[in-house]
Amino acid sequence: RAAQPGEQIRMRVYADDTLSKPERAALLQRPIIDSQEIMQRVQPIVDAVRANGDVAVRDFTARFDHVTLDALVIRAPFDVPVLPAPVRAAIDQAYDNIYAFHAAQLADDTHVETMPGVTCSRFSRAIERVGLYVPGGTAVLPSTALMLGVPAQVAGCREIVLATPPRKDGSIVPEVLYVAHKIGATAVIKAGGAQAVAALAYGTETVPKVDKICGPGNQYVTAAKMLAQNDTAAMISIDMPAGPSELLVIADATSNPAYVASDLLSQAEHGPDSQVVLLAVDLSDTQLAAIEAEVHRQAERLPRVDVVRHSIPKSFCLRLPSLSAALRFSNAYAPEHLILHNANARACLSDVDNAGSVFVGSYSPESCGDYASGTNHTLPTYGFSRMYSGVSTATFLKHITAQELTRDGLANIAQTVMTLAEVEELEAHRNAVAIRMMDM
Ligand code: HSO
Ligand code: ZN
Repeated sequence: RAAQPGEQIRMRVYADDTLSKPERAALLQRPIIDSQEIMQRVQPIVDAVRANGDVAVRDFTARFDHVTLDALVIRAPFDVPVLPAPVRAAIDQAYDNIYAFHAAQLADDTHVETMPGVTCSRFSRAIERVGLYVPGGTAVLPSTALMLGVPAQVAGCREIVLATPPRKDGSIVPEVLYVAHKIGATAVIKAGGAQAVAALAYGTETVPKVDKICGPGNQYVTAAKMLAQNDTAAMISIDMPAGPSELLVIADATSNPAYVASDLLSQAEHGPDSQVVLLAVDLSDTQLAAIEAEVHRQAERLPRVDVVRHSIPKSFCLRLPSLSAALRFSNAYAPEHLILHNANARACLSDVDNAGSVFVGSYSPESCGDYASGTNHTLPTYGFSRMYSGVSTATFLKHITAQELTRDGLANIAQTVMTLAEVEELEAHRNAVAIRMMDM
């Protein structure tokens, strides 16, 4: 239940030693999403865009975004908007940091001589055409344009198509357009939601078709990505499934209550469904009360206090006796963001098994990673950090392997291959080696 104005904005509090197994399991769960129902609502949108192209995209944009558009697509070179100098400098600094971190991820090619004369190699190539989805909705998100665009640029994608919902006057947010220019986007599509994803997946008269679609979005955007991915007619891949944004904070007696509260709120303000979790390690009642008081005090001063009134009461604090118990819980929860506010935070990194991105120590707020330090903020939510990584340069690459055998190399490996071909009863395979061996 949401907190009412005037009411204390507080998280539910649980104690680890009194939790039953099912209660603990319930805390590890994310809110259940009825994906069947959402898919059923999104499929007709995807079908309409596939069948009717631009007309359908324009119709949905009029219906959902209340904007009537002439042209859906702006192509590079863009009219680069003039931004206030401090905003431009901030975007430029963020761009440089994100660029540096993602350029370092361009791994060197691999060359291994597995047997004398048998050389295997691996090299990467950019995915040629990529679609980057930058959500609109309640916030303006040039940072997401950076987080998707910089790695695509670093990877060397030839066509970078950015899609984002237009503003009420039909224009694109100037900060997003500036980023589109910096990252070398080839086109910007004025569309959001499932209709934008479908347009990128299938292409329309004016929207270029892409090979991979990346970026966060609401349930409809995610559903459209999944539907397109499952349709061989679209032939696309996606970055990862996505759910509401989330944060887990580990705090102990050394943590600064005001800092802890500020981090919890920075994530809670994203949306009413944002999940924040506080793991309180061996905190006294007074210490916990200090954090709770800070959460309420800071929340009441936020312009988005109404969002926080929904998200904070849905979130929870779990009191645990030890740091190792907290890390166990965190690994089981597999958060999108993990902030280590506890003492000796750096030493804990080796015990982190599941998390999208980790913020180490009290001077590393999530906001820095959200905007400018260099790491990517497009991260696996909903527990998917168990098996997915966040967006990185590799998201925009594929890897190709190659091999070259010398005459001696073939002789060295021949018997092994022929024996395995016999086991599999694939005589043509065996013969492809045998025919060459006969000539030696
Ligand atoms: N915390 C968000 C990213 C973001 N924050 C964008 C501010 N702007 C991703 O979970
Ligand atoms: Zn954020």
